[in-house]
Amino acid sequence: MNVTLRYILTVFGAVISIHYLLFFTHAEYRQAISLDTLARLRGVVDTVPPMPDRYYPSFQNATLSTSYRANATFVILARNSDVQGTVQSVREIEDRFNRRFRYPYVFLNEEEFTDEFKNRISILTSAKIEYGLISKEHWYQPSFIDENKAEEGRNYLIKEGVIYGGSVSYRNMCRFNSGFFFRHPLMEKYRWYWRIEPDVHFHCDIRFDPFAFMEENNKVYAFTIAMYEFEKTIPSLWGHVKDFIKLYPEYLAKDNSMGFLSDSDGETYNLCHFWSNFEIADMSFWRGEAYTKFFEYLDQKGGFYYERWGDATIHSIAAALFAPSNQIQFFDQIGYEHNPYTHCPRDEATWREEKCTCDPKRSFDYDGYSCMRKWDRIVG
Ligand SMILES: Nc1nc2c(ncn2[C@@H]2O[C@H](COP(=O)(O)OP(=O)(O)OP(=O)(O)O)[C@@H](O)[C@H]2O)c(=O)[nH]1
Ligand SMILES: *[C@@H]1O[C@H](CO)[C@@H](O)[C@H](O)[C@H]1NC(C)=O
Ligand SMILES: *[C@@H]1O[C@H](CO)[C@@H](O)[C@H](O)[C@H]1NC(C)=O
Ligand SMILES: [Mg+2]
Repeated sequence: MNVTLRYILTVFGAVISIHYLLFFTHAEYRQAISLDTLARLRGVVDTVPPMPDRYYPSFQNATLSTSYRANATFVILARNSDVQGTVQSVREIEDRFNRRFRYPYVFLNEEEFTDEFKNRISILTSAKIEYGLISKEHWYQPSFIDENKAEEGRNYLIKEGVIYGGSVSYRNMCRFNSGFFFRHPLMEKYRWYWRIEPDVHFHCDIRFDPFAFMEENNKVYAFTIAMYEFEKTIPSLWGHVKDFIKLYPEYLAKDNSMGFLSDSDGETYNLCHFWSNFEIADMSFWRGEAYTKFFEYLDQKGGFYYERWGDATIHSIAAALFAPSNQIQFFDQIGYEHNPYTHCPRDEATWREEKCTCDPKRSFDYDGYSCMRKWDRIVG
């Protein structure tokens, strides 16, 4: 051993000895080097003194104000990266509605949800939560799609500056929401669903049960916002819809809402649709014969990939044509925002009593881009 090494080892031994000597004889030294203290020095405090119970006044349970619950669930499609927006949406629907009703949640994703995602969500509600993986066949571009043609379609929409024009994952999402979410094993055990997206807002208390209302009043589909679709995303859709109706006239409901979809008695599509990021609906309608045939027919045409068909137009066209108009419900009472549009209750008493945070003057209902006037004509 050379002299330098021997010197280093001696110094090292001395430091260790002093450390242990101080550690066992001096409490302040132990405290000073504890992990806690080191953490605090870095600005992290992991133990705080508990707040004494006497500062928590007792109050009536604010949860579960109902004995009846429908056969219903929330459904939230999200990516792991959507966690913050999802937390915010769930927090709002819990505060405004679900702490009184405790309807369960189903979260769906084509990738496994991470522990981080589940951990962030699970603390928000006492309702049951299930996390589901979407099967590959329900999500990815099917093999019957001609990828060259699909790529041409994407490039065209990119060139035209259409939002999500080049995105394949957006197309997967739209096709899944059109034809598959209600066939997911976790969804099969329910009849009703309320679709929620990350980053939306519920502006008013919802003290009534929309599911119970829909069930008792024989409704199949409910919306809060209606608007126009981008024509470039659906150039061939209406032609296929007309062909389908010619093939299966028996599926057309007697008192349908064709007047909402068309200003020419079905000849052309006026692009009106219900905005499907908010939906409360009866899955037996999507699972039924008419919609099953309709979706399969359209899916085979390839427009989810060759164009960029959205689930909002597909759902809306089906609901408007295959259900009578009195089975479609507009919920004025539900203040709802999905950037950039907000529906704020028109009814002043609702707005006041349900403590809405939206500005009625800025409600989308009678905006120039809204289709609400057309809907009013159907029901009015
Ligand atoms: N798991 C998963 N969820 C997705 C994917 N793309 C979109 N989603 C979800 O599908 C829903 C609709 O997607 P959004 O990106 O909100 O689409 P959008 O509402 O048309 O458009 P913006 O909200 O304006 O961006 C949301 O609930 C998203 O979290 C995806 O690739 N994987
Ligand atoms: C209040 O809610 C808690 C948790 O859900 C439950 O354990 C408790 O029994 C409830 N108390 C009353 C008075 O209902
Ligand atoms: C709820 O609805 C689903 C789908 O219609 C059905 O399979 C299930 O039996 C229903 N559950 C109850 C408790 O009624
Ligand atoms: Mg969205």
